Amino acid sequence: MKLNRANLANATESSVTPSAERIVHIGLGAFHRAHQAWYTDSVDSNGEWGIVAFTGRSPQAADELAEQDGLFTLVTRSEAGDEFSVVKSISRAVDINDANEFVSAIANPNVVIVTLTITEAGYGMDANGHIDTSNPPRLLHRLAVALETRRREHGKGIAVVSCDNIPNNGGLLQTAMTDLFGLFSSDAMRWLEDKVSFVSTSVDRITPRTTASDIETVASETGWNDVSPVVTEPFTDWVLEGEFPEGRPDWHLAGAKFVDELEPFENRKLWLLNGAHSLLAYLGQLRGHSTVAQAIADAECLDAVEGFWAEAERGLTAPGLELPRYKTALLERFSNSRIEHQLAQIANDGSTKLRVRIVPTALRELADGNSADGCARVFQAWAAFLLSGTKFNDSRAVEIREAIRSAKGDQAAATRNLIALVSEELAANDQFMGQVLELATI
Ligand code: CS2
Repeated sequence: MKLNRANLANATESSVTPSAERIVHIGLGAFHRAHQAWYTDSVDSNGEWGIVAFTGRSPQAADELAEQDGLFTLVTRSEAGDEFSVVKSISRAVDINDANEFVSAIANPNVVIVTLTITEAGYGMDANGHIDTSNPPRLLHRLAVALETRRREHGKGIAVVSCDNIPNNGGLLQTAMTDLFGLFSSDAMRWLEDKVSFVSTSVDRITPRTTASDIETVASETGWNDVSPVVTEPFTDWVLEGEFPEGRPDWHLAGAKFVDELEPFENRKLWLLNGAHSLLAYLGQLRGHSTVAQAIADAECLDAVEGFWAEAERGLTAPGLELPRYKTALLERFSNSRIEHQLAQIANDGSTKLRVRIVPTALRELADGNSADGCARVFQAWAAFLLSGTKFNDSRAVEIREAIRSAKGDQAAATRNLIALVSEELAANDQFMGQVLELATI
């Protein structure tokens, strides 16, 4: 049977009317649905916190979900098997190119939270964390315009919650919005400061892209024809720092943690999980693997991950991080062979991802007089991957191609040019570059 609210109500003999719209999400993708939508669904039995979810790029996800009245099946996949549940928290799915809908959703006084998953590249930050206001990233510009409309219409407060894998993501968003609001008026600036709360978060749930066979599995196991299910792992984590001036769902009842200092948790996740992911994405593909589970089963990849972790860990000194347990759990998660997490998907936007996942460890290790060999391995694998001619996706693809072209076939020069796109400081460090180039010859 086709999954929609009328059919679900019939099948379960209960009412499944859409929840009141109080949250706007930007970046409707599988991760949002397995994470924030799931947290909200888990704790909102009274239907008080409906999400209006806007797509970030293509309208396809909105079209598919709109057909199903926002409903979708979440498949929680472990080595032991699959569990299926229907998530109901998305009240409406809309294409963000529908500008009127977007502005009116953000300006709706009942809406008090905006969450974002627009990817690292969606922030378009320069090395100082500022956005180019003369050419601002598309989605951030839209958000600023919509928030300004909210201010003019009634000015009620709102919490803006970044859920992207960037350190201090709330602070970055605040800087970006402040830069853009500076172009509006001083009243607008004051409102932003007084009434808009920027919440930083660390988010975690491994969620691969849905495949045709996942759609078939849902149909055969549940009887629902769902064109847009999401497959995810059992593990999930959400750590938040910041205020919700107009309230929020009881996300803590589903395990979300509200902390005063997010940084140690976000670094642990960004460096150990995401850093290892990026390493596996490049080294793994170069060694002929296509999924994380395949790559981590390869002793050479595992060795490289452990080498990088040893360096990253020296920067994770806060109490309570329980690194041995965290790493053991990570290796188990990576090894979940029923989650087919494609390395090619993780490899996207490496020029932005390596900046937050690897560079901080590399610079700290070098400053401490250590070799930073483990980090060098990641950069060598990334450069070798790009130089191998494999198809890649990167928001800075033009610069990457130019870095390679201008080296005129000199691999060492190309490698240095590529690394300079991520960190000029690392590219200018002869010791570091020496290690990268030496690894290239092995
Ligand atoms: C991955 C992340 O695609 C990537 O770059 O490293 O999406 C990762 O799966 C999530 O952050 C896990 O929480």
